[in-house]
Amino acid sequence: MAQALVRFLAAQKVERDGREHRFFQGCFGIFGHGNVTGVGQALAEHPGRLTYYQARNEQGMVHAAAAFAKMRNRLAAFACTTSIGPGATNMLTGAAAATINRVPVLLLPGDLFASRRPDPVLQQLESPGRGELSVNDCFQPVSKYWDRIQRPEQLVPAALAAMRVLTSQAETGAVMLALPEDVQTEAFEYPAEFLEDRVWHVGRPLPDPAALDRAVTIIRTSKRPLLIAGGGVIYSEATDVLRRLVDATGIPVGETQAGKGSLLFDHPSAMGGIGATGTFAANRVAARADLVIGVGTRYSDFTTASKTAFQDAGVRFININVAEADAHKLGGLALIGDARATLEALAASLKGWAVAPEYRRLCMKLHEDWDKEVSRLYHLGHAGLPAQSEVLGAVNDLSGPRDVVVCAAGSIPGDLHKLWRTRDAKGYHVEYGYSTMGYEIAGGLGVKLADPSREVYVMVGDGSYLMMAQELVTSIQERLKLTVVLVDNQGFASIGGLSRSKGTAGFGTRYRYRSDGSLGDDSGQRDGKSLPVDLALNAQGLGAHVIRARNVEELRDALVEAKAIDQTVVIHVPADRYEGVPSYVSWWEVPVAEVSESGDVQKARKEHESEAARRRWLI
Ligand SMILES: Cc1ncc(C[n+]2csc(CCOP(=O)(O)OP(=O)(O)O)c2C)c(N)n1
Ligand SMILES: [Mg+2]
Repeated sequence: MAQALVRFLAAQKVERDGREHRFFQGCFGIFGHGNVTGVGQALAEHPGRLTYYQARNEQGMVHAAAAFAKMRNRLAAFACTTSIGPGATNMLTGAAAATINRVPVLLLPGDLFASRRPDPVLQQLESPGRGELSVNDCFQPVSKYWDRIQRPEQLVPAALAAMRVLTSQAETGAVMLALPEDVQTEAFEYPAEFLEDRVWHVGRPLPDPAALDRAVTIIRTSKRPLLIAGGGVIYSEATDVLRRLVDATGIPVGETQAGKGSLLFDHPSAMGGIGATGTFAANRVAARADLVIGVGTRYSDFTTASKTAFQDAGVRFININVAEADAHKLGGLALIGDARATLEALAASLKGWAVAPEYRRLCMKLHEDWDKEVSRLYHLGHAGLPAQSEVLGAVNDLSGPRDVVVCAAGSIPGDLHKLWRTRDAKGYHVEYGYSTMGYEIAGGLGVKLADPSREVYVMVGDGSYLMMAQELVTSIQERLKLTVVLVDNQGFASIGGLSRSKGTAGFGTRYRYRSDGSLGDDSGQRDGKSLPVDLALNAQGLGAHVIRARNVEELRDALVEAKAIDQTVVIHVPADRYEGVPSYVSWWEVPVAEVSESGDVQKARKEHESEAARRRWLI
């Protein structure tokens, strides 16, 4: 059965806009008794069929696979094979992240013997009341399609269903085919047509014409429209038509994390990031907008500033999305369709219409003011340890326009959302749907695999690094060069700042000895006994070329030096954990205790209530 599965995967193709190519570009894997003699044997017998990549951690390989698919605009993917038990469950976080971000990944864990003869097999979690349960059932809520192949012939409908979901622009995410280890090795006479080349056509569906007409009328009567570009703009390769529409109409654009890069940073209508980690340009426009056109966005709380971003009493929403559930959000007019095709249709119907010149001028002024703010933060001249914004500025300055910055969790994603000057639609890769600590290096590997012609800059905090740095080894083994900028601020600066702002003094967020009598307190003092941990040495031990930078000048030198090195480089740079980038006219709802003995918490609760009063239903 596993041999047929590998043959089937190798024969799947995808076509969009007349361009056809293989869907599966390879298979990541870590072997154990649950897959080594099944899928492992099948991969080994015909190594040319599906290239095998050895990974270090199953979570890491799912992140790498997801990053690969994201970089390829979801038109190509990887499979991931694991053993049963811990090898399988290690993929859970990666699966959830892929599904949240709507990127295709095929998960192929081993599963318990279908025969149940050796029960309990090594690593079997027994459920006395449920004979058919295994740990792989944990994946059901995080998978867009889930199946267990109990008999070899079940592979036929299951594999086809898996492909339909993986290639669906509306439904894609993690797909699991759990493979009982004995069934993997069983023989079956599969029909020849199952193994033949098969092309999955990815279309560009258009919304209902009546809905389009309604949208055009609403847009033409709007005074202060704003377009929010989400990941769907980039996946659908709609950035050119978006720019043409914006040039013609003057509608300003705010970008979500996944949509950053939809309109390049220097376009006069680019308001930059929107929402909780947005710019003052985007957030001021949002606050007064009478129409919001959301394109390929799922309107997360970061985008809507926890439903406080839009304050105009009569604000309306038009949502362009391939996924029906997203198109109907915020009580919007649903335009269910492909982003590029729908924007083209809108652009044609809006010919001759534009926003008032004063509105266009106002937005251009905001754009210019924001760019000055970025320059200010890039060149703070902060005394002592570098400020994180200066670190970002150096990486932005010294990376090429086509290079890719990769990040996921901590304080860096929010700062990147505000400050990164994106010069290419695929130049910004931040996983902020699940904001998974540990995604960064593994994700960088997937990006590099997807496009080796670009330099990949992984920006990772010390906390994320400590969660998962292992795929550095894979990058070295596969000669996939990454430039990792490891920003060391001695702990969880983002959560420390959040905690302080909510009256809990940064409890438990800084690395320090317990014996100094102030466990985990991080209320702003720069002293404190740090731990004898050397992450640069750690990276060196994993085989990376390491450069230590103590300040911004040394960081700039290191970035220049790194370009000439053809293997993975880790640049270790310390940063001031208290010198953050401000938030700009925005809010993110994080609950605060309603009762507390602490005056700081009581004060934070009052602030919370006054901000929460600005929340809107938007239904
Ligand atoms: C797997 C996981 N666990 C916990 C969190 C919650 N969390 C978000 S940011 C953060 C701290 C990140 O620390 P670091 O990477 O050093 O970045 P910094 O905040 O210092 O910028 C934590 C614990 C998360 N996002 N992911
Ligand atoms: Mg940190």
